[in-house]
Amino acid sequence: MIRLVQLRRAWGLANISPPCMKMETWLRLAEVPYEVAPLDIANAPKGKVPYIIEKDGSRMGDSTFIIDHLKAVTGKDPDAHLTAEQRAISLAFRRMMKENFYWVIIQARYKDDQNWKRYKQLMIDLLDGVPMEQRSMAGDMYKQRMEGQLYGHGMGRHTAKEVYDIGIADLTAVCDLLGDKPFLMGDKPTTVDATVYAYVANLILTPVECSVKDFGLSRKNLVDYCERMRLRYFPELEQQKVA
Ligand SMILES: N[C@@H](CCC(=O)N[C@@H](CS)C(=O)NCC(=O)O)C(=O)O
Repeated sequence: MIRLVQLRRAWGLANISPPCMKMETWLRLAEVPYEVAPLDIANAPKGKVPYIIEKDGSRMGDSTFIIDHLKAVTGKDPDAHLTAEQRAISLAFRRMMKENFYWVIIQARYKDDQNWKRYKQLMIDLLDGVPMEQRSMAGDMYKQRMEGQLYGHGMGRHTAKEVYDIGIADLTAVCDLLGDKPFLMGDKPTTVDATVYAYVANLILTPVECSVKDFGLSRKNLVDYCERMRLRYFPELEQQKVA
C-alpha cells in the first residue's frame, strides 16, 4: 500500500494544505488504497508536501505528478471517460487553482494581520516537532518565506483588493462551469473535483476572512458542491459552519 506524507487535518478540513487535501481527496476518489505516514518534510523529494512512499521505499513528490503516476501504475483513472474538450477544460481549471488561486489563499492567510493571527495560532498548534518556545518564531519565519514566494510569483505585488478580485474571478469561473451539475464534469467526480474542492474549501470553509470567502459563501452551487464532496469523501469530518 502506498504511504501518504502530508500535513494534518485542521479547521474541520481534510488538510490545511490545499495540495495535500487535493491528493488525499484524489486517492479516495480513485479508490487507491493508502495509509498516512508521519510527517517528514526533511526527506520530501521536492522539499514540499504531499509526497508518497511506495512499497519499495521510493518517494515521489508533487500531487500532479503523483496522480499521473498512480493512474499509470494502478490503471485507476477517474478521467478515462472524459472527451478531449473536457480534458482541456479540466486541465485549465486545475492549473487555475494550483498556479493562481493558491496565491490568493496565501495572500489571505499571511498578509492580512487579523487572519495571520488566527493562522499563526493554528501553525503553533500543529508544529508538534518543534519545541513550544520556538514555535512562534518558526511561524514568523515561515510567514516571511511565504511572503517572499508571493512576491516572487508576482501576485504579491498587487494590492489586497486586486488579489481578492482575481480570486473572485476564479470562483466565478468555477461556479459558472459547475452550474447545476453535481460535479464539474457532470454526474461523475473526476480529478478536477479533487483539486477544485481542496483549494476552494481551503479558503471559503476556513476562519480566514476576505471578500473572496464572502463571495464563495454567497454562491449556493459552490457551497452545496463542497458539502457534496465532503459527504462523499470525508464523511468522518463535520460539516463546516463558517457563514
Ligand atoms: N505543486 C505542489 C505544491 C506543494 C506545496 O506547495 N506544498 C506546500 C504546503 S501547502 C509545502 O510543502 N510548502 C513547504 C515549503 O514551501 O517549504 C503539489 O501540488 O504537490
